[in-house]
Amino acid sequence: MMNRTLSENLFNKALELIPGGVNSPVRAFRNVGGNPFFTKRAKGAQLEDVDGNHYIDYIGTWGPAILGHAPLVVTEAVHEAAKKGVSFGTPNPYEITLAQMIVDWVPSVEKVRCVSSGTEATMSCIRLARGYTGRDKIIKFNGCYHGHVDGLLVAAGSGALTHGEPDSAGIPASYAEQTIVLNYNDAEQIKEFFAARGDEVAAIIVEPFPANAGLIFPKPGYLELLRELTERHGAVLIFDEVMTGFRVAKGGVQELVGVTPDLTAMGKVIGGGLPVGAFGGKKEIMDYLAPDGPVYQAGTLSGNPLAMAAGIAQLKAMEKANGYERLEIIGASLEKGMTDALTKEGIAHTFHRVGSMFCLYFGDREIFNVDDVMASQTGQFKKLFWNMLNNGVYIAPSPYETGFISLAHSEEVIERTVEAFELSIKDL
Ligand code: KE4
Repeated sequence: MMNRTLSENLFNKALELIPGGVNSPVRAFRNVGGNPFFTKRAKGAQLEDVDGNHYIDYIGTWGPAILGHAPLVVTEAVHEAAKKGVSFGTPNPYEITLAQMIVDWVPSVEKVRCVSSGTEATMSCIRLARGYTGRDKIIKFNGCYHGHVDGLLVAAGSGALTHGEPDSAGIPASYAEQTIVLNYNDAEQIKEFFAARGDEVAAIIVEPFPANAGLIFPKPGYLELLRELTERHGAVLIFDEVMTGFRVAKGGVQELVGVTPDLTAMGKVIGGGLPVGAFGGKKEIMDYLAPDGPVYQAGTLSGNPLAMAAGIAQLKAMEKANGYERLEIIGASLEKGMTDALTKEGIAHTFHRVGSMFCLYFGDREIFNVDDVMASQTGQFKKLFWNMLNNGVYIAPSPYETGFISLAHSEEVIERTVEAFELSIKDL
């Protein structure tokens, strides 16, 4: 059993100073019980905690660490940028370089603005869509998470076609009423909604591959339907690719499936681990943004030179390394190892993977939406989490999160992971 005494001591201190002891709730291990460890350093596929325990990391700081932790190309780029100053509050050349890469890589993006988080990116997309269409209603899908934006922290209401209800305190009902929550992958439901109220809809915002309820894939034709309905009714289609952008392909899900939204929210990988979000899309819509247009949006540290330098270095390294093809090979190897082990143990499972993103569901239910995910939940995940952690592998501390693989996950790392997994599922 690993000793995590120093982490426990730090967590007790953190609880006195920081709500829940964490700066972001998912880090508190509430879905798996127990207390989180504190990381002292990270390199490649490994984390080292303050007690000197080492873990193979399958979270990658929730997506950004696609090259692995502290890749030299990124740390050197940040170091070089920092020597010239850490923030200017004026335009800087890095902003143009990253903007050009995003425009070149992402099919929907003709113009892009950088911000400092994924939440800012989705929040800005929503405001921009409302300003551009002059409409108020936003459609989101049950189980999709778009950051802590007031109007998007809304769960599905009791009915199918209903006004949303806040799933956080502090959100006025008047905000939630502007958000319609539908069921992902339910084509009939959204067709009915648009037939009845399509001209009220400012935008649909969707994680094209929902990755905040595990990892869910669209039924054939579903994303194409969202594209067709929004086009027909003059609504904006927003893909929230904060997680999938630059992760599942250079151009994200929209490149993989050939469906081009009007706006895309981005983040994580494009910051190389530093705080970067971005949103972009059609020039015609983006030009509604201040200072040219009537939709205000701003940020002191937007386009920060260190963060831009980190993102540029990371994207260039992915391109140079043929990173997406390599991640597919690594991902397939991990999937085979895990699913072979589960089959050998006779444990019913569903394994969803796209490139270097994956999620293991227990049970044999097909997963098409968050209801399927909830129905597949068994006590097995919690036990798996702690078994894996004590066998030196850190998987997401929640069955509703996606796993991430990096280019630093070598064959040897994958082999060690599969060995740990085989041990960890013995007593599930
Ligand atoms: P941030 O504001 O946390 O940078 O991004 C919000 C966001 C927006 N859209 C999608 C699809 C996202 O997945 C996220 C944030 N993802 C979570 C992980 N599921 C971040 C981890 C956390 O909340 O600490």
